[in-house]
Amino acid sequence: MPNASVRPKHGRRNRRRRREDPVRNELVCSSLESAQQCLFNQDYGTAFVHYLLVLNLAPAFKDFARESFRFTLFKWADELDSLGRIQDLFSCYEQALELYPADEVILNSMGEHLFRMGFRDEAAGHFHKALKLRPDYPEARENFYRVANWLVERWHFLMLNDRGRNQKYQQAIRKAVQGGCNTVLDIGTGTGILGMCAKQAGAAEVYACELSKTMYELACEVLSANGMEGSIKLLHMKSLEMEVPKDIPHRVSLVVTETVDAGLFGEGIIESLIHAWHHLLLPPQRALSDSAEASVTGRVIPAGATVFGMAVECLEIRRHHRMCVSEVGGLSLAAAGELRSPVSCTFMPDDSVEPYTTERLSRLPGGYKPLTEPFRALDIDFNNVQELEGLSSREARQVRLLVTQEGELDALAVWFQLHLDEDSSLSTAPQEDTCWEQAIYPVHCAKGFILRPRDELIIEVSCRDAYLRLCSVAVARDGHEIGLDKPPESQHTGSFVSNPNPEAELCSALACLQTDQNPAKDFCMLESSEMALVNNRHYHQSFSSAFSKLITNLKSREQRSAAGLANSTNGVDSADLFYVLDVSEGFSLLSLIAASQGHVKAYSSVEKSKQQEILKRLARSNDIPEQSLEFWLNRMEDEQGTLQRPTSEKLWTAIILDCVETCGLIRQKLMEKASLARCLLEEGGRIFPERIVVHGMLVESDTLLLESAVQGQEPTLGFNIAPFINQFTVPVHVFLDFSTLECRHLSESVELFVLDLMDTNANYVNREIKVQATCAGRLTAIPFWYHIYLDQDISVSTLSQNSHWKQAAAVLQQPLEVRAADWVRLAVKLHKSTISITAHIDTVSGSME
Ligand code: 44T
Repeated sequence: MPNASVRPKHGRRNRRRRREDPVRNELVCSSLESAQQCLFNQDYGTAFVHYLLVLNLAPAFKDFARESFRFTLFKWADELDSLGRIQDLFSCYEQALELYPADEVILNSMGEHLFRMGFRDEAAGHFHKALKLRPDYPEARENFYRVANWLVERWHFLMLNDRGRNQKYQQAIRKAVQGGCNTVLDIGTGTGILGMCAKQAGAAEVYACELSKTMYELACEVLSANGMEGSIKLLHMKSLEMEVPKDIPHRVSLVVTETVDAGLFGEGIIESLIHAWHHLLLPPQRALSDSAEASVTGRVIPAGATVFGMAVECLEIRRHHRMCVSEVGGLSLAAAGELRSPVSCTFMPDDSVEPYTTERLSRLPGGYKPLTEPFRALDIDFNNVQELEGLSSREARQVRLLVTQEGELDALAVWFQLHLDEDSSLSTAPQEDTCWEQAIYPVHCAKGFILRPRDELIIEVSCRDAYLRLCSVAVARDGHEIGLDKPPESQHTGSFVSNPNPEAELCSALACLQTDQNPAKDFCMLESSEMALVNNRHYHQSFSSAFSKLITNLKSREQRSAAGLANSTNGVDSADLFYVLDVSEGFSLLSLIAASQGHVKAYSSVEKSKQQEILKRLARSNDIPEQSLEFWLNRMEDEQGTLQRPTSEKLWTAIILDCVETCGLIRQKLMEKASLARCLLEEGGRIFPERIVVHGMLVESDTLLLESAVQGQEPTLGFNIAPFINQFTVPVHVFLDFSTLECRHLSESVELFVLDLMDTNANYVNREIKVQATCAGRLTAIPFWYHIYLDQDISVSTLSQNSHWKQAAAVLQQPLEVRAADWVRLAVKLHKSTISITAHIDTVSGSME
C-alpha cells in the first residue's frame, strides 16, 4: 500500500510544520508586542532587535511593520550616533537594508549618516539609489545635489570642457604611443578620457585606475558607451596599491596622469610617480646601458613642471586669513590674541592645517596687486625618480625677490607650467584663460606689513610631506632683515617691525598682562569664513544697533508697566535680565555683543574650548560681568534640545539664528528652527534676523554653463562623456563671487522671495515673478543673494563687499533666448530650505507689452 506509506510521511511533515508554526507564531507575536512596548517606552535599541527578529521570522509582516520599523531604526541610529557607536549604527542600517533593500527612505537616511561621517562617496551612492527608486523624492534629491558637489567636483566639468587642454594631452599621448610606448597606464583616470586617447592612438594595452568609486563607476559607463570596455582595463584602486602581475600583467611603457591640483603636488603625484617608477613602469631611458638600446623604456606624461610664485596684496585674501579689525559692534578685540585661518606653512604639520588654499586670482572680488615679479620656485622632472625621491629631503631653498610695487604683503600666489613633453605645455597662470585656480599661501604676521619698492622679500621654498610650501620669512630693507612669518618657537619679537597701529598693540599687551595670557605663544584657529565674519564690521554693527533697539523698547515697556507698582525702583534686579541665545554655527561674537549692552544674560553655542576662552577673555577685557556669558552646549539631535532655555520660568528675549551658509544657500532646517524658536520667545521677543529677502538677477554666463555640464562631444575630442558626467549636474551653484563672475546682466535685480522668520505661516512655498529683460541674450542662470533683515529697518546684504558670504546661482537646464523687454516668468520654489528656480518666456505679458 504505497499510499499508506506516503500519507503518514506526508502527514508527519505537515504535523511537523504545524507543530513548529505555533511556536514560531508565538515568538513573532510576542516579539512584535515587545517591540511596540519598547517603542512606547522609548527603548529603541531593544525595539529594533525585536523588530529584526519579527521580520526575519515572518517576512510577511514587512509591509505592515515598515513604518514603525523605520521609525525605530532612525531613533536608535540617532542614539547610537550621539553615543559615538558608529560601527553599530552602520550595522543596524545594513541589517535594515537586508530586510528592505529597496526602501528609499532607509537608503536616504543611511546616506545622511554616511555624509555626516565624511563618507561622501558612499553617501552619494545611497542618495543615488534612493532617487532611482523614487525620482520624485525631494529629500533624496536635495541630498544628492549637496553631495554631488563634493563628489564630482565642479572642476571635472571645467577640465572636460577645456578642449585646448584635452587636445594637448591627446597630441602628447599620440606622439608617445606612435613613438613606441605601446602599453599605457592612466593614473587617476576620472572619466577615462586620457586612457581612451591612448587606445585611440593605437596602444596595444591600456590600463586605467581610479580611486573614487563614483568616478570609477562613471568611467565604466563611459568606456562602454565608447566601445572600449573590452580594450581598456579599468581598476578601482589607488595606483599605490597596484602590483605587477596581480593588477597589470607587466610593467608599462607610458604613464599618463593629471593628478595635480592648484598647488601641483596636493593630489599626491610625487608619491604616485615614485611608486610607479619602482613598480609599474619600465626603466627610464637614462637608466639603460648601451646594450639595452633596443628595448622599450618607460616615461611619464607630463614629463615635468615648473612652479612660479609671486607676492600679492589682496584685501579679499587678507580678510579671510587674518584679523583686520580691532573693534566690532562696540567690542574691543584687542584681547582676542592671535586668530589665524587654518591655512599656514609656518607651523608643524597637523591635520587641521593646510599649507595653501586655492583661488582664481582673476575672480577675486576687489582684485589683487602684484608686489614682485613672478619668480621660478621649483623645477621638477617626473621622469627622474631620484629627483622625485630627493624632493622631500631637499633643504629649504631661500629666494630673494625684489619688490616692485608698494603694498601690504597678504599672500604668495603660486601657479605652474605642466610640461606634457618637450614641445607642449599647459599653464595655470592667473592671466591665462583657463579654468585653473592658483595656490594661495596667506601671510600671517598678524599686523600686516607694507612692502616698499627696492625691499627684498626673502622666501623659503620647501617640499615637506609631499606638499610644496612657500613661506615669507623676512624682508631686507636698508641693510636690515625684518622677520615675518616664522614657526612660533623661532619668533624673535624684538626683530618685529613696528606696528602700524601702536595703540592697538599696547592695548593688546595690556589686556594680556591683565589676563595673564600670552597670545604670542598661543593662537586660535578660525575657519577662513569665520575669520571673514569677525572682520565684517558692518554685520556686527547692524546686529548691535538692532539688538539695542529691541532692548530699549522692551525696557520702556517694562518701565511703563512697573510704573504702576508702588515699590518700583530704577535699579534692575536679576529678574529684569534679558535672555539671549545665539545658535550660530561656529565662532560668533553676537552673544558677547548682546551681553555688552547690560542686563543681558547671553548664551553662546560656540563649541571649541579655545574659542570659548577667547569669548571669556573678551568679556573680561570689555568689562562684561562673567556671569553674563554662558555656553549652551547640550545640543541634541532634535532642535528642542538646542533651543530650550535652561530655566523654565522665563522665555528668551532674543534668539539669534544663523540663516545663510557661507556657500550662499539657506541653512538646512532654518524654517523648522524658526518655528521652534518662536515658541520659545517671551512676549515682545525677537528672532534675529526677523526676515530674509531673496534677490536675484537674470544673467547670461558661459562660465556657469561650463562649470555645470559638459557641453556635448566637441570639447571631449569626440568621445561620448557628457551624458554620463552630466548626471552629476546640480541645479544650484554655490560659492560664487557674483561681483567678478563673467556674465552679462539681462535684467535689474529683483526680489524673488521673502522668508518671514517671525511668522512662518506667512510664508509661501511657491512664487511666480515676472522679470523684464533689459537687453537681449541667452538666459543661462539666476544668481541670488539675501537681504537679511535684523529688524524692519536694519539689514545686511550677503552681496556686500565685506560680506563673509558667497552667492549661489540657479543654472537653467536649457538656456532661454530672451529679447529686450521680454517678460520672463520665474517660478521660485522653496522646499524645506532649498530654493529652486525655473524660467519661461511669458508670451502673454510679452505680447501685452
Ligand atoms: N583639480 C584641478 C584637480 N586620483 C585635478 O580620484 C582644473 C582645481 C583644478 N586615482 C580649478 C580647476 C582645476 N590613484 O578622480 C580624481 C582622483 C584620482 C587617483 C588613482 C591615485 N594615486 C590617484 C590620485 C588621484 O584622479 C582624479 C584626478 S585628480 C585631480 C585632478 C580644471 N581648481
